[in-house]
Amino acid sequence: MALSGEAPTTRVGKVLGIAIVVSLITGAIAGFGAGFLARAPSQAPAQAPQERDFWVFTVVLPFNDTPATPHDYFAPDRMTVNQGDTVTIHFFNTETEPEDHTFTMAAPYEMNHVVPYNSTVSFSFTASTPGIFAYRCVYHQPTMTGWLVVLQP
Ligand SMILES: [Cu+2]
Repeated sequence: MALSGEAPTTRVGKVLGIAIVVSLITGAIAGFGAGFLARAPSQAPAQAPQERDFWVFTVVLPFNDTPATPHDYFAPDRMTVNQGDTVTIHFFNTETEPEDHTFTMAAPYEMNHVVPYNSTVSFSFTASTPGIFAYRCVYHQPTMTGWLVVLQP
């Protein structure tokens, strides 16, 4: 009493074949979805190293610093880069009277650039070590301090 005249075993074979195909497609979709969900939040593409330029200025607050309290600071006093970036800093001493400032960092970014008044010094380095590092003017502590933030990719 087959409906289409086929033998019952042929129909069972067709149903089984369709079930296998459907389960393969369902499994593939589920696997793709699981892979997408597993990778989406955590694997942002790594940032390629960039060239970064910063213009840093000396700023004088409007009060007299004699005898004890310095009135100078860096603008900006925070620079954020990615590990591996090449950082170029153009440091302007904006003083109009003879007063030196320095751009000084301890290890691992060891440097000490002394900049006379009314002049500019440019220098570059590779941000190879991640972390937060102070840059200071050795003459005007504690006010003249800034922070280099090197982010890990
Ligand atoms: Cu200074």
